[in-house]
Amino acid sequence: MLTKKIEKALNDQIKVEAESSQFYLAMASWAETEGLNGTADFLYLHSDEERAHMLKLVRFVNERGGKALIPELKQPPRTFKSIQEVFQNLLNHETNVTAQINNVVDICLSEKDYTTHNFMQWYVSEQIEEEGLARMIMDKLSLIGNDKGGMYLFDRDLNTLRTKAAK
Ligand code: OFO
Repeated sequence: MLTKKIEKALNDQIKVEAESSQFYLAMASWAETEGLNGTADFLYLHSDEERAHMLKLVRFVNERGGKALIPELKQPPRTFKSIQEVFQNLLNHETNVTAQINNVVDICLSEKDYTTHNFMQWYVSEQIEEEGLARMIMDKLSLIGNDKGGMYLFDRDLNTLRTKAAK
């Protein structure tokens, strides 16, 4: 059984994951309209993954005797200045998500809820991977600078970076 405090922390995290999914969906759609199809594919997939993170939490809360709350979401940005801005936003967002996850983990320890603590470890590892991937992408983008040919290859090969980061 979840304590009220843990239930609230997990419901807050459901919202964070849902907002991540929505944010990346907005980025994906923008990239698609800019002709950045590889980037769009990458971000659509990332948006789906965030939805899966949300769903995993929803199921866990309900299974543990709590009530998962499906949140209202704020409007994500409709447009972005550049691909650099998109991925800088993504990196900043992931860094914030890591802080939120750490906060949930702290609450689990203070409430002595070792089951939820154990469940949250999956998210802790996932954040290491996601932040690492976002940093690797930012490094590539700064190498490319304004080189159009480099940008073409970046867009084409973006999905292979995900596979590399997962290794
Ligand atoms: Fe859910 O991992 Fe990103 O935010």
